[in-house]
Amino acid sequence: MKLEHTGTLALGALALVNLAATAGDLPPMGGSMNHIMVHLNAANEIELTVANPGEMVFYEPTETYTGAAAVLNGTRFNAQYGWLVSGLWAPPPGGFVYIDQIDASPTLSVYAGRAFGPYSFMDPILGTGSSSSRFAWDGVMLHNYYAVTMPGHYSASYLVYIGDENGEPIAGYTPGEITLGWVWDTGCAADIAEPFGVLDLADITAFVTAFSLGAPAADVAEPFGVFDLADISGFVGTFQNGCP
Ligand SMILES: [Cu+2]
Repeated sequence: MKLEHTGTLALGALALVNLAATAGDLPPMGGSMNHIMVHLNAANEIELTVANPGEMVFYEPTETYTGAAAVLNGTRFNAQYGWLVSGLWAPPPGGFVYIDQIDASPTLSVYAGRAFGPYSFMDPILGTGSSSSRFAWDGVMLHNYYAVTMPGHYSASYLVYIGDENGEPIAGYTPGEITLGWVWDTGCAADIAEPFGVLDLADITAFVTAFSLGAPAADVAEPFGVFDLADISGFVGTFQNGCP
């Protein structure tokens, strides 16, 4: 009897742990939904429109995530962009809708917003880790999580096309292309590492790392998108002058 009692207590404790984990398993989107409407028109062209074309602001979490969502710990993230079908259409028999990440800021990570295809919730996708740059979309609203560890302006570009089961484009269909943007602005180009509000060695170390990766945090001076002496001078100058 005593053993049974202990067993019940242990189960009860486990259930409590699971309940607690569930709350921390569902990170917020970081703002209201911003849908990328995907439409196939009568001329078999993919048309893409995003409701709010501005940059989404990365969410600063105040909580710790558990389970699959633990990949977001130590990052700022955003899941406002959601792929959504617009109008009544379907790919041809044997065809699939592919979303292919053709360009993205280095150090921008993407995680699956729900289970779909071969992916589970929070699996790395779209080139993150060793994942494929593309996936076959099931057509159900999909808000993936974009995560970064350093400030800056980030972007990712997508080609959406109709392809066969191997991902080969099907002739007669014109793909669509769209660029999405996100920002983490500290208000000071030299303040790129914790603790924020203080310029210290951590910012210099982060700049060197970001510069070597070609990451947005080091892209502090024009021409943007290029990592050159102007970025180094810009960082050093801002660092010496101090932040407002
Ligand atoms: Cu949505």
